Formats: sequence, structure tokens, C-alpha cells
Amino acid sequence: MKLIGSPASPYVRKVRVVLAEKKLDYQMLPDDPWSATAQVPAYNPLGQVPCLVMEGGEALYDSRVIVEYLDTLSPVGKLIPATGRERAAVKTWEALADGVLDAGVLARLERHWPGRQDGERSQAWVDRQFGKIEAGLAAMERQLGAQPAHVQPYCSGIHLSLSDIAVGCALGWLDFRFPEIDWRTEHPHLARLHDKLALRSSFADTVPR
Ligand SMILES: N[C@@H](CCC(=O)N[C@@H](CS)C(=O)NCC(=O)O)C(=O)O
Repeated sequence: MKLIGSPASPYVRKVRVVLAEKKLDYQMLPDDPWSATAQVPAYNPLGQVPCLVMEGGEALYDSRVIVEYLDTLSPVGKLIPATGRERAAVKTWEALADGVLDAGVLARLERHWPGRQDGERSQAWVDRQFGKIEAGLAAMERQLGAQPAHVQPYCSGIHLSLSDIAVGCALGWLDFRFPEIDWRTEHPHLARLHDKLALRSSFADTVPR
């Protein structure tokens, strides 16, 4: 398998962490989706990373489809429950963490995308996205703190799951792109989870840059 991706993308990082936790071999094909010479549009018509190219050349996107597929490839470290409410709950954690990222990406593009003049940028739009980031982090903190840490050390119970991986990648990317957001002070449960995840080699080896 080949993974087309960039080292800054939190969605790519989510896939790389899953590959590492599942102990799956792959080849990394670095690509900048914003460059005029990007390779990824040849595989993903949306021009976005991550894109997983399987043996045989078939391509998978987006990150949620890829991680769901990867989890089926090996029984090692099951990250998504097979059925029912537990499965839906993990997928909802992922949707929330990815949604925080989507809002952050939109805010950054509104502020910095070179295709737009300064007078065309909307502060109201940026503020709306920041509202989603704050509300998303607050919801994660509430859910993570709903049970004492010795009862529920991870987002979805006593084992690492895709919930934690998605949340950890969202928090790491906020630190990378928005270091001015002090999410740790108001969200101590998230801070503890982030620090615990940072000790795993899957996270340590994929810090955004
Ligand atoms: N929902 C997608 C989001 C992927 C995404 O937005 N990737 C960004 C990099 S962080 C990208 O490739 N952007 C280029 C573009 O949108 O043209 C996923 O989960 O894979």
C-alpha cells in the first residue's frame, strides 16, 4: 500500500497513526496538495490528502474511509467496534475531532489562502469557525470527564480506539497551527489524554511539521 500525504496534514496523521498501531506496512509518498505539481489529483479527483493507493492501483479516500478499511485488515489492535452503539459512538468521536479540524482548516484558509485578497477575507467567517473549535473541544472535555479516569482512561472506554487517535491528531494540529489557543488550561482531561498519547511511538513519529 502507498499513502499519499503531507507531514503537516492532521487527516494524514490519523491514517499514519492507525497504520502504526495496526502494525501495517506501507510506503509513504510525500505530496503537497496545494502545489501546482501535486500528484494526488491523479488518484483523488478532489485533490486532497490522504489518499491510499492499494495493491492493484485502486485509490481510497477520505481519511475516514481509509482508517475504516485499515482496521479490517488485521485483528491486531482493533480500533473500531464491529457493530452497534459502540461503533456509532467511536465514529461520532471521529466526526467531532475531524469537524474541529475542518473548522480550523477553513479558518486558516480564510485568513491566509493566497488566492484571496485581504479585503475579501471575512472575520465573521473566521469567528464562526473558531466557535466550532471551542464548542467541539468543550464537548470532548465533557465526555472525557464524564467518568473518572481510572474507570474510563480513554475516550471510548478502557482501550485505545479510533476516538483517541482522531482527538489526539486534532489537538496536535491545533498546537501546530494555532499555538495561541490555550486549550490545555480549560480542558485538563484533554491535556492528560494528549500527553498520554504523545508517549506512543505512533504519535511521537508523526508529529506535524
Ligand atoms: N475529509 C478529508 C479532508 C482532507 C483534507 O482536507 N486534506 C487537506 C490537507 S490537510 C487537503 O488535501 N487540502 C487540499 C485541498 O482541499 O485542495 C479527510 O478526512 O481526508
